[in-house]
Amino acid sequence: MNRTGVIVVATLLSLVAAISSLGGMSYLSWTRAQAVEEKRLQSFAQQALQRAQIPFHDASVVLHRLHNTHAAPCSNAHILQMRKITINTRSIEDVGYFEKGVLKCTSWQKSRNTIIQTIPDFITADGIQVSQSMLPEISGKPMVGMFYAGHKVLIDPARFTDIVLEPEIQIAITTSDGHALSTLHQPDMQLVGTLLKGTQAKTGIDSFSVVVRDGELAAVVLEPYGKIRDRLWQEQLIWVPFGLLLALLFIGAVIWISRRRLSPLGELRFAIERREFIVHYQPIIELKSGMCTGAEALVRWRRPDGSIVRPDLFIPLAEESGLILPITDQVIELVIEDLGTWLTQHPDLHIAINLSAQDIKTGRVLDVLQAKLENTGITNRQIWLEATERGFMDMQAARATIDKARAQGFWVAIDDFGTGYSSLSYLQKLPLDALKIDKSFIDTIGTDSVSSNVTPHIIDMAKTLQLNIVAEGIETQEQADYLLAREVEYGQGWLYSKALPAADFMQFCQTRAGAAATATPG
Ligand code: G
Ligand code: G
Ligand code: MN
Repeated sequence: MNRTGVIVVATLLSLVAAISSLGGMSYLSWTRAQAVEEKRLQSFAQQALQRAQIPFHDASVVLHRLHNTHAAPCSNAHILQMRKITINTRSIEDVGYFEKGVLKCTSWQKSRNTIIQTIPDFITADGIQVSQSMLPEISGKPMVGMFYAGHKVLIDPARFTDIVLEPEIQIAITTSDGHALSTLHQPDMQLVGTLLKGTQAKTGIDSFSVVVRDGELAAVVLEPYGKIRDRLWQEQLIWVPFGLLLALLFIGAVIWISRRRLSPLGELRFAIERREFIVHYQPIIELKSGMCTGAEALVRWRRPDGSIVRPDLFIPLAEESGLILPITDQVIELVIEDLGTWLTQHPDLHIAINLSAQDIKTGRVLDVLQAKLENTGITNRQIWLEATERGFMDMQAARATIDKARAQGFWVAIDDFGTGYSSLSYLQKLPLDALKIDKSFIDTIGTDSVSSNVTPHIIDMAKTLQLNIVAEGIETQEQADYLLAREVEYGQGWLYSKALPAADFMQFCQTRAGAAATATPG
């Protein structure tokens, strides 16, 4: 992902985080408010049902007791019994006795007028006929009538809803199959009916509702949404700041991560994770024959947008941060991937790999190399290791690493020779195989600068120490001729080739071998 990509994704993520945190918290507070309200209404409903069971139960007991009475119908004893019941049973207002559908007597007296029994609205499971709303002669107040085997009791419907409720909350007590017995605060009975039928129709358009059933009875409690909305706001006051905080946290995290990601170090770390490195190969030429003897592996960072970053731009940062170690590992892997087969087919050719100061200091790279070369068919002497002076600061560690490398069969070369402060002293103290003369000295060949006098001395010194010499940055034939005359073994530079992709490099070597063979007979 490139920079713009990261910024776009980070912005989107922030937006999503903000919206989902706020939305989530809003939703949470809404569902919480609903849950709290539902519980509250449920407790009202349960309370109401408990109270409603009392008159219902009383009526049933009384009616059965009266059915089993031995007093003669409408005798004084019978009327007295009915009167006692009326007085002693709180929920029963009056008791009457019917014969052939006509009222004969009540708990007060024998009936004088002809009162016809009302047709019941429904019959309960144990056979009691219930009239939901009848107007008895004496009081004129609507009553619930319950009739069984000749006797009828009258119950004030208020007894079924004998609880105290906030005025906004409406309740209906019905039989389980939907016949209303009593209501409080005028609920919409059509809505109550729907709610009782479909258990799913929990929520009306503008009312919050709860249905509770208990045996023969059911309670429906309604509350207008306007009321619960207040509670919702209260909940949101608590939760939305949390959502805001969460959103800020998320956004902060996204910014933190993307800043890390967008920092040069973050980008490099990602590049390693995504293996964005490739290796180009600059041919190394045997000056005497003009033949290709191998190459120096030079790492490049190929960005996702296809651009190539040169190592001078990221190697210093990688060395500073320790990220150079995994980069070295990837370079080793890439060399094996690119040229493994080719190197096994050409056992006399080599590849030079640049090691960082940390690679030299830790020596870890040698184990990595050994493990990765295992079973590839590449021999260790085909691998040259280049190290600059910076790797030799810790002399003891450098010595140990170089000794070990050479014991394993790798070649070790000192790179950029002549550019540091103590090149000479290192040369004396370290067991090296080769010396790479820095380009700056090659540049002076054929000029009359001061350092042009130094170049031959470097060459002589290397010869004295029996080191192989690689001349870097050869750009002209004149330079090549000069070096050849002084028996410098190897050369590298634009005169021959720039660093090439693996396939081009192999092609180069192939042609070079043919050309060299014909160009230098004998
Ligand atoms: O050819 P180029 O400009 O890419 O080389 C620049 C410098 O980067 C080289 O002189 C070399 O020191 C360094 N370099 C190139 N490849 C590697 C590598 O794989 N590891 C290390 N440590 N340095 C490298
Ligand atoms: O690891 P080292 O510092 O030796 O890497 C060699 C560096 O020199 C690389 O950056 C490479 O591109 C560069 N280079 C190699 N040959 C030539 C050359 O002939 N001329 C110039 N100007 N640069 C070269
Ligand atoms: Mn090098």
